[in-house]
Parts: sequence; structure tokens; C-alpha cells
Amino acid sequence: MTDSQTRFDVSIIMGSTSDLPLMGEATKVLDQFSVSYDVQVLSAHRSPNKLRQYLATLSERGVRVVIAGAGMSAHLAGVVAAEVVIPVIAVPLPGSPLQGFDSLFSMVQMPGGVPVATMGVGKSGARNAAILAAQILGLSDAALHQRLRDFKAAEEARYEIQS
Ligand code: RP5
Repeated sequence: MTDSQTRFDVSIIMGSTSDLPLMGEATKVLDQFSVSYDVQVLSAHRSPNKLRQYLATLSERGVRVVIAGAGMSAHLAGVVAAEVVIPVIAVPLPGSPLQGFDSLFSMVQMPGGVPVATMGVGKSGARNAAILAAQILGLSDAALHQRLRDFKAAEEARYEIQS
């Protein structure tokens, strides 16, 4: 568990170490935008007490966005959203016999009052979760906002070269 005094902007939580390869896409993007983050493997099903204890520290650490990635019956993002009042971005992960449909439906269909911003399944979802987190932070950080603008321009230039 991270030192409870350590401050960071984004908390990335995933349900299992088996989620690390795909959720690593989110860390690459946050590195690209120089956004600080913490990574935890904490399961809503297997380690609910540790998860709750960790979530209770986020406010004092200055965390502003949570990214929660999980597969199968993925309750992680919903449980996080039940405990915090900062934005929660969910990444449904594939790998089960249902190939991510299970986690997508578990995450996207939250009851009214407990919002979870659910991305697409898998690698692109993890990537988009980090970009969305950076965009949220960029609303109050002009330098980060500019890095996001530069990223858009670079993506456009890259697309022009390819087409
Ligand atoms: C979920 O169950 C995890 O997020 C993971 O995607 C899935 C399988 O976990 P393992 O059995 O590989 O630990 O809770």
C-alpha cells in the first residue's frame, strides 16, 4: 500500500494482477501527459476491506479522478463510486468466457445517483480512460490543457500522413 501521505492526481485501481497488462495502457498515457498517479490491485470481491481503507485515504492525498479497471462481474468501479465524490472512470476488461460483455454491462448500467463514466472494453478503453482523466484535470491546469491540445494536433497530423 502506498504511503498515506503521498499525493497524486489519479488513482488507478484494478481487480487483479491479471489486469495489469491492459491497465498499463492507462499508465503510459498518464506518463505521456505528465499526470501523477498511483496504481493499486484491490478487488471489490476479494479484498473489500482493503479497498475501502484505501479509498478513505484518497481525499487527503489530493486525488481528483479514479480509474477502475476490472473484468468478469466487475463491481469495482461501482463500489468506488459508492465511496467517493470525485469522477470515477471505468474500464471493462475482456478475458472471461463472455469476452468483456459481462464487465461492460456490470459497469455501464449503474443505477441513478451513482455515476460511473464507462469506457470501451480493453486496451482502447484503458487508453481513453487516461485521456479523459487528463481532460478533467486539464480543466483547471492550463499547461496540461495545452499538452492535450498538442496531442490532438499531433493525432490529426499523424492521420493526415497515413491517409
Ligand atoms: C476480476 O476478475 C479482475 O478484475 C479480473 O479481470 C478477473 C479475473 O481475475 P483473476 O482470476 O485473473 O485474478 O475481479
